[in-house]
Amino acid sequence: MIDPSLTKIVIEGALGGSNKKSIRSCLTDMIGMTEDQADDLLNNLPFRKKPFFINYLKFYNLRITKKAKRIYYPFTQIYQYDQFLNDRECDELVTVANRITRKSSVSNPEGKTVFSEYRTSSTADMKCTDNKIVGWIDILIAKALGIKENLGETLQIQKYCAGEYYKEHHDYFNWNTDEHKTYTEWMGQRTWTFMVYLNDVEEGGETYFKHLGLKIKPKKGTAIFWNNLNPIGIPNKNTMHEAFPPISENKYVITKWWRSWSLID
Ligand SMILES: O=C(O)CCC(=O)C(=O)O
Repeated sequence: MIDPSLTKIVIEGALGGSNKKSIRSCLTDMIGMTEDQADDLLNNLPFRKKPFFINYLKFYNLRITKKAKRIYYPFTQIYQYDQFLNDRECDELVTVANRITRKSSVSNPEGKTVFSEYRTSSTADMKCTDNKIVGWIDILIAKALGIKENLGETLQIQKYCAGEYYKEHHDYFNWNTDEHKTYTEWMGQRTWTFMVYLNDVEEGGETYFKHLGLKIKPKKGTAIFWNNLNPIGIPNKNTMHEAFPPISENKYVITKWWRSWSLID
């Protein structure tokens, strides 16, 4: 008999975007389940099956709030929303994030937790069930994007101490790779990325989109968000970006990623 509280944790992780392979290895390596027990649990969860067809055009035609301004680049949807969060909301999120950070990891074909010199920041996983303000921000972001809340991954806050960075990368999963198979088995491809800067950074700390020649200076409360895909769901290479190191202070930024299908209705 599987402990219902364990099933609940697994379901929460899956709905927040954790991949099946990594949950499976947690169950076997950390909880001590046999492979058969883990498969039995994972294959009998009350989840929707992967849809046969995904209409990516609907992610291209989201009803984005008029308060956001499009930063115009051909074939790339990228927006800026000034004062998306107020100072109090930013400060509260930073306080919570400071309590729960872990070292940031990078994606890999096995879906395991892998650390790399490519990304030296730390990350806080902000579950909406843990904190009222997180649930509130999740709703605000979904409304601004005009997207269904159940397509969102768990909200994260990235913390960069002075000198920490995340080198150039994209947020979608590369097509036709093992990484793609691992990460898209549940919830599909990443569609939109929604970021909010939680503090001003005097020097450094910019987000740089090299193919767009766009460098954004962190400003407390400002949101930047973009579609990682084109209208038929092909990854948009223009969305390649990197986080430059802040020179002499911490930088905090919300990242919330959105997927193409949900495990629940
Ligand atoms: O911190 C930034 O400016 C960018 C964050 C980012 O690229 C990420 O976490 O994927």
